Amino acid sequence: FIKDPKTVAIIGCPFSGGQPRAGVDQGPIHLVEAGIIDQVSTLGWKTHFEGHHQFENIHVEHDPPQGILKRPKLVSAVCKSLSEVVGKHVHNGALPVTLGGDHSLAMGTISGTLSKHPDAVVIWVDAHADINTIETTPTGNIHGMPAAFLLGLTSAPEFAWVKPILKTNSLVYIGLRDIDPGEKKILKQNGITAFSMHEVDKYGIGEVVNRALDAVNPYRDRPIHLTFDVDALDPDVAPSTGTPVRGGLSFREGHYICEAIAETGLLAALDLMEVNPSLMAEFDVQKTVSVGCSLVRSALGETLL
Ligand code: HAR
Ligand code: MN
Ligand code: MN
Ligand code: MN
Repeated sequence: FIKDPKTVAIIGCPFSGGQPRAGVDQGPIHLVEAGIIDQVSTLGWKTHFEGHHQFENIHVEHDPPQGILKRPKLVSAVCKSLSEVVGKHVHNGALPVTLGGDHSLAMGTISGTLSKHPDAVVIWVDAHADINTIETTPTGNIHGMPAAFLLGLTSAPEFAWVKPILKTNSLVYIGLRDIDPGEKKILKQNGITAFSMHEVDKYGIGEVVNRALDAVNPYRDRPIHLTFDVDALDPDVAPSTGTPVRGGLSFREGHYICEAIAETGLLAALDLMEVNPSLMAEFDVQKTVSVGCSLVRSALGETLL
């Protein structure tokens, strides 16, 4: 495991098929236009940007719901292709940074990371647990389900390529506050460690991050995949996202998580998901895009001093 890869591979992933609202596919385009690539270079990384994925070879003609699952063929094909891209970069020793796009993409990014580092742990920062199964999903929107597929808690023929290689003791959540009843049961029954906003309020973010790392990475020797859904932040901080939930992480709490993970030197892959520039007024869009860029910089080692 290369602790400090010198190259960051930025993967723009303009995809919205895992949820119903248009515009989240424009997230990566706005983040790149805001200068995220130069900002990462300025931190001392070599940056490789291969453009926004167009998924040229993905042609899904007829994609009716399978039971409750919406757009299963499209989501599966895009995530599979993304897992190969992320996998290629980690195998080359680069640190992939995937800019979403909706959070169904985590099925691809995390599969890619685990293909090289089966011992990697996942830190999932989100208002939502994204752990609904086919039986529990209230919406059929696959962005609410990627963790369940990765853990092997649910499956569908279309997603047979997703290997259930993530273990329940290798996943930890921070920032949760909007969990479906079925998801609460799944978290409890599987003993998955989760720090909701209640714990953030009670212990403070510093202690929560320590406890999260202790839970999945007690010896601080396992690679970390950080998947950051921008809706973990309070809507005052990141308003332009499809499913905002009040009472979220402050600007500093969000950045602290990224800084603390950077300090471990164990970051192997990063996702920044669910930035939707078509929602809210221009001022709010700029606010969200700029906080997205600064979260990425913090995770890649930007410090305040
Ligand atoms: N739990 C709801 C569902 O499954 C909504 C969750 C999805 N929203 C997100 N994901 N942005 O983090 O449909
Ligand atoms: Mn490349
Ligand atoms: Mn999410
Ligand atoms: Mn979310």
